Amino acid sequence: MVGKVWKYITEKLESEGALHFSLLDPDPLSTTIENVVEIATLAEKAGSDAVMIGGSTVFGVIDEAVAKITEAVDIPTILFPGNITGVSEHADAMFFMTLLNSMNPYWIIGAQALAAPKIKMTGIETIPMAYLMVAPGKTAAWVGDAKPFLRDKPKIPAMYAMAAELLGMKLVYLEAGSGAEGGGVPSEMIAMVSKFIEIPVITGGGFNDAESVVRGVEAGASIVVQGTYLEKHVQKDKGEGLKLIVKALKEAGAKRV
Ligand code: 1GP
Repeated sequence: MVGKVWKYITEKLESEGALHFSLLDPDPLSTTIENVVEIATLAEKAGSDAVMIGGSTVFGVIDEAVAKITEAVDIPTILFPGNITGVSEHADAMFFMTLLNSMNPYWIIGAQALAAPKIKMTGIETIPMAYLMVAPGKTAAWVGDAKPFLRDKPKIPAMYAMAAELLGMKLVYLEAGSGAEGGGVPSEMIAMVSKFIEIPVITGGGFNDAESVVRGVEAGASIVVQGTYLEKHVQKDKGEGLKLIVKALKEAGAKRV
């Protein structure tokens, strides 16, 4: 059965061409639950289409944060788990992801198997997603034992993306790593990957302004994720900057409808 959140994503993509997702990492060492709830609320007001919740390093139980964010916003909350600790029944859905260019089978299928019973029992909607790590990859690449794709070699991730599609994944995530320098995943790579698959490409890691976000959409990404930008700016300017970024993304998306 097609889940509600997947239906929301596909229908919105069809009518708007591109979506903006806001990533929140409720890590108690660097933020508070009140902060992430406020950022989520401001992101929704600015027009972001969904909230993703997760991170590579886990210093606490995410349950309470997920429950409070889900209660505070109407847009879907989607888990973006960095490990088996990232599962919570309080989200609307979860990306059931596999880090295909990891060198360690734990991150390809081990963690997924360990988390599967809890996921099945909670009945949370799952969206199968190939997670592809692009250089520099940052913390996620280190934790995930990845061999990140070289930024100037787009054919290799294109092959992985095609394999992911053939395996039945619903999304391919091109990830440069949270806080990556260089304006996100290179356009040539997004374009090459998008050219060879029918399923939507989602990308994130270093998209810190409207220009890079628009560039990602114009290259072929259906969904652009921002995390660091939100942490740094959304509370300070009450989401005004994000509103402009989402507007620019939607204008670029409209050209693809
Ligand atoms: C990280 O792709 C996301 O998983 C978001 O990256 O924090 O650089 O926006 P940023």
